[in-house]
This record gives sequence, C-alpha cells and structure tokens, in this order.
Amino acid sequence: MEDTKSPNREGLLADPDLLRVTGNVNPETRKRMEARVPSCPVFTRGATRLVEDDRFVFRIDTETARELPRICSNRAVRVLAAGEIEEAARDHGKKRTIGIVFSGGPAPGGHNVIAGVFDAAKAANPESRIVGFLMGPDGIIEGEAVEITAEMVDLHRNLGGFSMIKTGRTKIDSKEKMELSRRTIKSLGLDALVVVGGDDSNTNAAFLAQEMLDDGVQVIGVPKTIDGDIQVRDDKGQVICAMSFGFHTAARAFAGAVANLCTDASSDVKYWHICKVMGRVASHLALEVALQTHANITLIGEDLAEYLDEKRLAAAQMRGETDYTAYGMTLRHLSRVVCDCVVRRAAAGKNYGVIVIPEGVLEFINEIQVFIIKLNTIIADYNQTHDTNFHHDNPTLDEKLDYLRRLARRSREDKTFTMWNTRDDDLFNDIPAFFQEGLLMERDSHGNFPFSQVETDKVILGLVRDYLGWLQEQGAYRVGIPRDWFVRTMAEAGLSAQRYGSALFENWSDGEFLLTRPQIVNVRTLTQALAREGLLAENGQVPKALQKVHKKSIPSFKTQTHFYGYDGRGADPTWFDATYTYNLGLTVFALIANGATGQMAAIRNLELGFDKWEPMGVPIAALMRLEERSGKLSLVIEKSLVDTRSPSFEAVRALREVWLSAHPGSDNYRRPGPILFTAEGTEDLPITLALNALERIGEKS
Ligand code: FBP
Repeated sequence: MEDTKSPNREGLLADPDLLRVTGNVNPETRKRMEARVPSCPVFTRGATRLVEDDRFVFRIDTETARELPRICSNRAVRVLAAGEIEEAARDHGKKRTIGIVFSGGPAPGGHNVIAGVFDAAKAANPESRIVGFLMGPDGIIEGEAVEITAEMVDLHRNLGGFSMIKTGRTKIDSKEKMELSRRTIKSLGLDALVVVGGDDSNTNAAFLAQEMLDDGVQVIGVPKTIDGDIQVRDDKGQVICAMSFGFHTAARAFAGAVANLCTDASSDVKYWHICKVMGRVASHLALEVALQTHANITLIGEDLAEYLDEKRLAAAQMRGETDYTAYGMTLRHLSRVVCDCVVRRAAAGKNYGVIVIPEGVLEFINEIQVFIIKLNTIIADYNQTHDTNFHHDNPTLDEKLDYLRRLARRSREDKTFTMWNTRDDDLFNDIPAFFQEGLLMERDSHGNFPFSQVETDKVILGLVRDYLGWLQEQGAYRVGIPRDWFVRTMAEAGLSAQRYGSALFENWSDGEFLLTRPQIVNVRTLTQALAREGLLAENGQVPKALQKVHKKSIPSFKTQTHFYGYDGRGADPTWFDATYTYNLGLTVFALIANGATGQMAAIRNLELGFDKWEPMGVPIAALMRLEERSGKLSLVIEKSLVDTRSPSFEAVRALREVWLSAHPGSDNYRRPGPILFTAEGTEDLPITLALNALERIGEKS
C-alpha cells in the first residue's frame, strides 16, 4: 500500500542512516555474497581433461538402449588437470555460448552452479557467453532468455533460491516442444545446455542430449533437489554421488525450526508439535532432521513399508494361506504406532513432544499407495481417451467422485474392468473429503503426485486422535503423576498417601510416575474406586486434593501443526552446499570443454571432506529404468529412497527409543545451532552422509 501522507517522506527516504539500516542487504548477507568458496585443486591448474573411469560399471536397461542409443554407451568420467596436453588446452579456451536452465523446485546453491559455470567459462575465454533461460524449461520452449552478466552473478553468489532466472516444472516431452526448444537453442547459437534439476529433469536432459547430438549441442545435467533422492551408485554399489545439492541446507533449516519446537515443547509441556517436512517421496529429509534434532518420533516411509505383521502372517499360515495385507503398514496401524509412543511418554509425565512426518509418507502406506496408482492410471487413461483434461472436465470433488462411481458400476457390469471396483469406491468414500480431494489433485507434468499439497499430518492426526480417545476411555492413556508431588499433595490435605495411593494407582508399590488404575477414567469411576476401598462414604464427595490428582492424570492431546518445506528450500546455502554447487558449476564447464554430452556433473567423496572431493561426469542414460508414470511405463532416473540397511538409518533405528525418552527425566533433544557460513566446523556436512561414509571406510581407493 503506498503511503504518501507520511510527513517528510522524501527526507526520510534520503536519510543515509535509514537507508543503511533498512537496506535490502545486511552486513551478514554482504559478507556471504563476497565470500569465495574453494575450488577443487583440479580446477586451479588451468585446463582440464576427462578420463573414463573404469572403477564404475553400469548395466544399461534394454529400453534405454532402444530410446537413447546415441548416449547409452557413455561411461563415467573423471575430471583431471590437462597439464601439458596442448590439444585439450586449445579446445578449453574456445569461445562458447552456454545456456543454463533451472528445472523443478528451488534448491539452495543453484546460483553457485551458475557462478561456477560463469567463472570457468569466462576464465577459459572472456568472450564466452552464458545465457539463462527464464522460468525453467518454458524459457527454452518459448525462447525467453537473458545473458548472464558478472554483476548478476555477483549479486547472487552464495545466496539461496533460483530468483536470478526463476524456475518451472514444464517437461519438454512432445515433438512440438522439442522442436521449439531446438529452434531457441539454435537461434541463440548455443554450444551447450546445462539442465539443473531433479530426477525427472535430468531424465529430460538425457533425451535432449540425444536429440541435440546432430546439432552439435552438448547437454549436461546437474543433480539438484532438496529431497536428496538423487544419489548415484554404480552396479557394484559404489557411491559416485552421495547427495543432490540443496539437501543439506534444507535439512539444516528444517532442523533448526524443529529443534526450536523441541525447546518450546519441553518448556511449556503442553503441546505435541506435529512437523511435516518436505520430501515428495523419499524420507531422507526427515531422517536427517531426526539425526539433527532427536525429535521424539520420526516416521520414515521406507521403514513403514517394510513392516511385517508377524501375528497376522502366522495366523494365515495356520490356515494354510498367505495374508498379503500383513506386508507393509496400514494407515490405522501407523496411527497405533504413534499412539503407543504418545501413551508411553504420557505415562512418564510427558504429555508433550515433537513428531516429524515426511511429506511423502502416505506413498508408503499400503492402501494409499494403491489409491495413488489406481487414480494416476484412471486420470491418465481419461486424458488419453478423451484427449482433454480430467480436472477441467470434472472440476469439483462431487463430479470426480461421480466419475469414479460410474467406473465402479462399470466394473460390476464388465468383469474384465478391474481398475476401480465397488470395494475401491466404498473404501474411497470412507476417507475424509479433504483427503479425497488431495488424492484426486492434478499431477505435475512429470506425472508426480503433489504431496506438498496434501494435509498428510491431518490425515494421520485424525486417526491418532480417535484412537487416543478410545485408549483414554479404556484407561490406557493417562498422564503419570510424580510420586513426590502426590505425597506432598496428600500431606497438605491431611490425607494418607499410602491409603489413597494404593487405591488410586496401579503401580503404587514401585512407580516414580504413578499411573491411575485403568478403571478410573472420570470422576464417577474415581468415586466408585474410592468407595470400593472404603475411602469414601456412600454419596460422599471426593476430597479436593484427590480431584486435583485425578485432573492431572487426565491427558489432553493438544497439537500444533507445522509444515517445513518452502522455507528451507529458499534458505541461503550452507558452506557445504555453496562449495558443492560452485564446484558442480566448474565440473559442468570441464565436461563441456571436453566435449561430453548426456552426462551429469557430480562430485565423488562428498562425504569424506573437501580434500578428497573428485569432480566426475556420470552417464545419465545408465541411471534410467522403466517406471510407471501417468499410467504408462516411461524411462526415468530411479529415485534413491532411504536404505533401511544404511548406517544412517540403523543409527536412527538404534536411537529412536532414546529419543522417544518415554521415561522419567529429561528429553534427549539436540540443538543443531544456527547455519554459519564458514569452512570451520566438522558438522558442515549432512549427518546422513557422515554416517553412511562409515560403511565405505573399507572400500576407499
Ligand atoms: P524437486 O524434486 O523439483 O527438487 O522438488 C522437490 C520439492 O521441494 C518437494 O519436496 C515438494 O514435494 C515439491 O518440490 C513441491 O513442489 P511445488 O513447488 O510444485 O509445490
């Protein structure tokens, strides 16, 4: 709102002190922008060369060989200093025009990728030009681009976001879009295109590399995503790229906020803070947040998916059957797991805590996964058959439900139609409307389900609340009463702690925190229990002190929900991410200068510290597998999920009982502290990586 009424507005706006204090860039940020992160030694010695790296082997999918024949035989390459090799040096200094595009969600460090490419290209030949495509791949399709200048780079060095050229989620997936892209790339005279993106965008980069080969345009990918699900191992399981960029910063930002909530929770001891953290499918971010904060409960989707209901399985085996529903966790079971933790903490007097829920957790829950797959296929099938858009044709939830109902009816009439049957329809109609709406939301252009827009926490919380209510009625959910406090309260009221204690509590003989007997769930049942023990005359009033004790034992499950995602995605990069991305930019240029295409820049040994970093090129085609997308099988880069046998997960598994702290005494929260922009500090590395490196110690060359 423009305020022109303020007296002396002009004078104020020209006041140097006011301008200094309210300027857009504060001294900390200025320092950050002016800081220079180190370059790997290989980049400080002039030109580079590439050598094929025989240490790494990949199996090429037959479909990849069919669809990407011209780049599928790429090998992993290592970047080395060119040294005396003159030929390499001459090509290195060629004048080039390099285009760069951000694709997908922002991730901290993206601007440093640009800075790395820019610095290396200009150092090799000051006449080289870097062109940034605006608004993601749409900029390529529509020919919207700007030349990146030194000033633009300096204004964004070490700063978060993708604001310099913006980003978008469009996929270049049709002949028409490919042709328009080719036209733009040719009209700009590009020698190379750099695609900074996630698994889907790097997949797109591979197809562009294949398409543009005859035009002499090289295409190089860069592994970006806060979700941390681009991690590259070869077929022998050797790690080449331990983590995509942006993950560390986002995880640290989320962890900072979650740790503050741990402090708050343990201070006013009345709330359960429910923290949903981003990560559309994989739970890497949640895992790192758990390691950073020691929150009381952290759900890891991949872990839940491996759950096996032994009892159910055994019962079925007795009947000579196999119960497939015993594999993996149901939503109801998950809510029980959470309730169990809440109940156990309450028993130790802690009716508060912090729960971390990965955004994509529902993808790992049996029945939800089935719905997601079925609905993806139904929507894709509708779009294909009608050549329109399901969501445009059926804009309201009622219309969508009506369409599903018609499919269920069809399944009754036509036994060969099994995509959506009456049982599916009944189950779907049982879930709350807001969640139905979530599950029916429009998929992105890569066919991904928009988990960030689904109130996952609300779905789980609804069930948790219901079950806790039931447990409370059964007398199983109660707040433990500190023995000292009870004894004091009784003494102050002139009542015998011994007599009342044994009548009231099931663990009077040995509990530090006293648990009311399960049958005492309200004042009426309390009165009855006291009367039974002869501690209250018929129609007598429960003494005030006992009413106070009883009240204290009744839990109320008060929650506050939080979503951490976009905030961390926009954070300024940690020193790790800033250094990583700058060196990725330098690697990109080395790959381009040495004629590579269809490669993804990577830094090996990220987890071993800067001294051991090895800039590499990873053949993108070798990472691709067939996956179901929008109802059909497509070649995509396989997402890396949390490996439940990895040291990082094993650590969380081993420590989760400690972090739950369902015992008297203090909690075991950890404060990750603020993000400092400095090379100092052994922790400036994701803990996940540090732990997983332990596994590799015997494997290092
Ligand atoms: P990328 O995979 O593109 O890096 O995006 C990851 C992510 O941040 C997810 O964690 C989240 O589910 C999604 O983006 C949100 O997408 P949008 O920006 O479209 O809401």
